[in-house]
Amino acid sequence: DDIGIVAAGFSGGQRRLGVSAAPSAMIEAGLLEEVHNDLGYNIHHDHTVHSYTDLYPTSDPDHRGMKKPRAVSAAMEKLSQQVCVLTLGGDHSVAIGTLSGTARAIRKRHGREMAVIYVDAHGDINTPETSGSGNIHGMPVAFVSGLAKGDSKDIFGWIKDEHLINVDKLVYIGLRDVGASEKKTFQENEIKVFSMHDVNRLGIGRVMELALAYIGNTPIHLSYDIDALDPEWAPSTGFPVPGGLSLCEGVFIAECIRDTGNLIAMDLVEVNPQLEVRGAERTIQSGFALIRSALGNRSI
Ligand code: DIR
Ligand code: MN
Ligand code: MN
Ligand code: MN
Repeated sequence: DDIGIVAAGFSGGQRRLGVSAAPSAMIEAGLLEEVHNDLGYNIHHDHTVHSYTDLYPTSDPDHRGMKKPRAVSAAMEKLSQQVCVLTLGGDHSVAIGTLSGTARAIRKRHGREMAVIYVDAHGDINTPETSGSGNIHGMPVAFVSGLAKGDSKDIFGWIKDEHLINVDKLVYIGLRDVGASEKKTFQENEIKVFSMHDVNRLGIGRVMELALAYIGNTPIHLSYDIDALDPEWAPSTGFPVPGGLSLCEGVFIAECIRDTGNLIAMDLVEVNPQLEVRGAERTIQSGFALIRSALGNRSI
């Protein structure tokens, strides 16, 4: 099989440096060799870590509370056109690019709407108006679902209907740090959420049965924030939250999605090898395990 891999070392969706070093750290640790030699894919990769800083405007004042709105918008408009199977982030604002790009491609190619499985400690569904931080990595789902609207072309106005995901085909897993307005958004839009509470109550096996039954036979984009894992397994990330998924549970999620045969794209985001550096290797290895499980075959 062929696989396109984009290294999207973009950090403008939040304010901690280092998240842009994740793709090179993962590639130096042997990711491409693993995907080629062990998983057997024919890799399409431009051997470039895109930082998209060449697209940053000279002046980028806050807009509706958003930090770096034009920079993130321009970078994600570009990433949206790069459509590929595996995207290595970068902070989670890259999902504005990847989800919009995949959603559009699946509409054009197959006339279908895709499903999204969003694995994260956080909701990432703030609008500029409800965000406390102004960091756009807390807003990607709002922008790609149309719950938050862009305005001028250079501030997410490039997002058209063809780019949007359907919140009826969106499932969250792993949530444990969700703002009050995000909770309201989940309720009002009847979004399917499996929080850590649900994982602990039902077990990850039942959660995946319910999640996949809800989605049905539909192409799936998996957007995986490494902070969904417990900090024990992924300490090197910008916004760690205790009480997360074990590596075993995180891997199981990826395996179940792989086993559907419907996985069309995956993001792995928010690895920050420059934070908690003693845990960077562990965090990267956890990321490898998730990618291997999503893209690989059963080991037994
Ligand atoms: C936080 C998002 N709720 C915010 N934090 C995230 O800034 O809106 N961390 N996404 O990974
Ligand atoms: Mn590509
Ligand atoms: Mn996230
Ligand atoms: Mn997160």
